Amino acid sequence: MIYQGKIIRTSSKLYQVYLEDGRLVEAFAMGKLRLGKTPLVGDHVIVEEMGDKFGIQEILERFNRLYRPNIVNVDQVFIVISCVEPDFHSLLCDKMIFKANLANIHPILVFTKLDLIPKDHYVYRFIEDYQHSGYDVVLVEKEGSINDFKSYLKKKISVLSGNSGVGKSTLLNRLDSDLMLKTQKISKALGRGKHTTTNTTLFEIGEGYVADTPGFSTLSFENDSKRKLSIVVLDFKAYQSCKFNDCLHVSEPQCGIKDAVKQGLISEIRYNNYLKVLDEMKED
Ligand SMILES: Nc1nc2c(ncn2[C@@H]2O[C@H](COP(=O)(O)OP(=O)(O)O)[C@@H](O)[C@H]2O)c(=O)[nH]1
Ligand SMILES: [Mg+2]
Ligand SMILES: [Zn+2]
Repeated sequence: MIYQGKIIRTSSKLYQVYLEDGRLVEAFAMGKLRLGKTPLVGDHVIVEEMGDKFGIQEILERFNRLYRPNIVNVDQVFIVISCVEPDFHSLLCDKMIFKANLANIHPILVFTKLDLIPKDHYVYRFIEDYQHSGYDVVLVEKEGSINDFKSYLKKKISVLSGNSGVGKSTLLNRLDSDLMLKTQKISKALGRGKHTTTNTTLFEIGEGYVADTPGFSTLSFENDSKRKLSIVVLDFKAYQSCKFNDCLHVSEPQCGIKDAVKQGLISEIRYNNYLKVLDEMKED
């Protein structure tokens, strides 16, 4: 029998695959596949059932890839930002957004600890700016509902990004109080072979899959291209009417992006952060 499935964990030579019929099986990579690509967490695969064994025959096309964590076909990244403790930082937040844009992963902004700030706190100005710019924004406070967050998770592969202390673990544990247990169970199961190397694991949470490692290993833009960033920034998408094809929207004449910023159609905050990031990048 042939099935389609999704790899949710890899350990040396074995792959845990969720089959379309709901079974979770361990599969090995079949000979002809080994010569080509290595299966990764998130891969959609064709699996053949042979007696009590399962072999991965084929890897279907990937639509994006993260490195460290090694994971593919990521639907979305939750960029988790706290209003305080640690304080909100506009450039840091936009850097995570730009990283998501460059990786072709849809960003969702999750602001936490709203219960700790007054209603006139400056963070609200930034939250409104993101909402106004068309971003998906989720607001979280200690006692409030997290149904909003939950609904975004459904049927998707997600990663969570954000500084330590912003509330990532808290968020996941509120959704699934057994999560700690699951994590321990998997580490235990992994202990059986001496040479197993742990990679990324996808956990089934709130009807979706969430990677157990932070989404971006670095916020350095050293190895990214200015040209690519100038095209992928979400806020710029609707205004790419620049005179020059390779316009970086800095000091070029007849730039659609700069015009849109002047007219208040593109957030000045985002544009200024974009310029700062460009400055950090090497020449293309
Ligand atoms: N008041 C308040 N505290 C929060 C909220 N979210 C997280 N915390 C606290 O922030 C601290 C760090 O949270 P944690 O989930 O460990 O952050 P992580 O490093 O991103 O995983 C913990 O003491 C949490 O109880 C929130 O929405 N409101
Ligand atoms: Mg944590
Ligand atoms: Zn331009």
